[in-house]
Amino acid sequence: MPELAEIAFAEHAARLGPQIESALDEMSRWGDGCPARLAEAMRYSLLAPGKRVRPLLALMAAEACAGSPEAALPAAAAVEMVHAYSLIHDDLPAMDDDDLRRGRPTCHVAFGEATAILAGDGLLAAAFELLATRLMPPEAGWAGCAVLAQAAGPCRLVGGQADDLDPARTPDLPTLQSIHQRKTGALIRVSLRLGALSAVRGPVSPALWRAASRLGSPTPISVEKEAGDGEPSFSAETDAHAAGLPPASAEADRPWLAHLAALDHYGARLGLAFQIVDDLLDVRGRSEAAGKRLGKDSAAGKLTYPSLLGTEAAERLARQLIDRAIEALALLPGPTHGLESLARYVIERNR
Ligand code: GRG
Repeated sequence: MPELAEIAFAEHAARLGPQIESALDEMSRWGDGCPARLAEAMRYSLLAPGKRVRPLLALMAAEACAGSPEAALPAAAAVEMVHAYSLIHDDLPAMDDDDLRRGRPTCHVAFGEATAILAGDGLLAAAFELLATRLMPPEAGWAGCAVLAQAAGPCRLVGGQADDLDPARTPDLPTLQSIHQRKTGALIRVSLRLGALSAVRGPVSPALWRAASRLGSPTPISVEKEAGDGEPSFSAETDAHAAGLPPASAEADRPWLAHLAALDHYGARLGLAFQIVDDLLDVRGRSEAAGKRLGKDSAAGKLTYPSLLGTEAAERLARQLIDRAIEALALLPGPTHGLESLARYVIERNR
């Protein structure tokens, strides 16, 4: 029987999912100059049935900041394009060498390696064009480009992937956390930031836009503190600093800085919990449900949370992170039940 969290999340996914699917379809119709086979490969991977966690986060963050999900659609599509690119490249023989993704043959299996590499490159570039031309207000577009570039760049997604592939990395918890905060966490945090940017209205200063265009390094999450004595772990000041946001200069900026910091606190914890659950699914899940090969991480002796902490402690930590993430949502001005249901679903998911 489905868990309550799964039902609540399914309702939000059914409400927002069709808008996401039609935006992805509409925003991936490349015209003159794009070879048909390349366009087919890009759309094959982008439109494949993924969970759409990142686009949903963008839309739900816009709602939580009292904005509209419609305004966040270019952000949602852009972040899914970056995600799809990263999956195409991650599946290549030179990286994870996977033949199954989202229940289908991987892009390089279906289209050949060269086309798959180019499809990833094309999706990455297209994401920035979308933000620059369609995310409004224009300041949100440029802040969005800057922050997505950081999330996808050498200090986050690409750097996390490079360290994960490095056989000489230290096999301990801080290393694992740092890899996943960059490889998985940064795209989750930036999805929320982009959704929030689409909701910014009113007299905010250029300094706020500059601040919002920086995605800081989240402070390492202390396992002991997250599991602590029930004290809320969110602090607007510490989290704003960790998110790369300076102390508010203008009075009107203050609420926005607090909202961005609260979303970042939520996103950093959600990202880590998402990864822990991904590791647990690799050990326990069923490949048909996941739509990808499972058991590969343990077979390859990969550094994972269950291998370092044990499966029970890893599961406990993921639950604590989700509880802490949800606490921070209380500070947001709009409806947050979407973000809450998504966080609870992350724990219950089986794919
Ligand atoms: C190649 C630059 C580069 C980066 C690759 C995304 C990534 C980094 C690796 C994928 C390997 C992996 C299993 C990462 C852990 C978490 C994760 C990102 C899972 C895939 O995301 P889901 O579960 O997938 O949201 P769907 O298909 O539902 O969108």
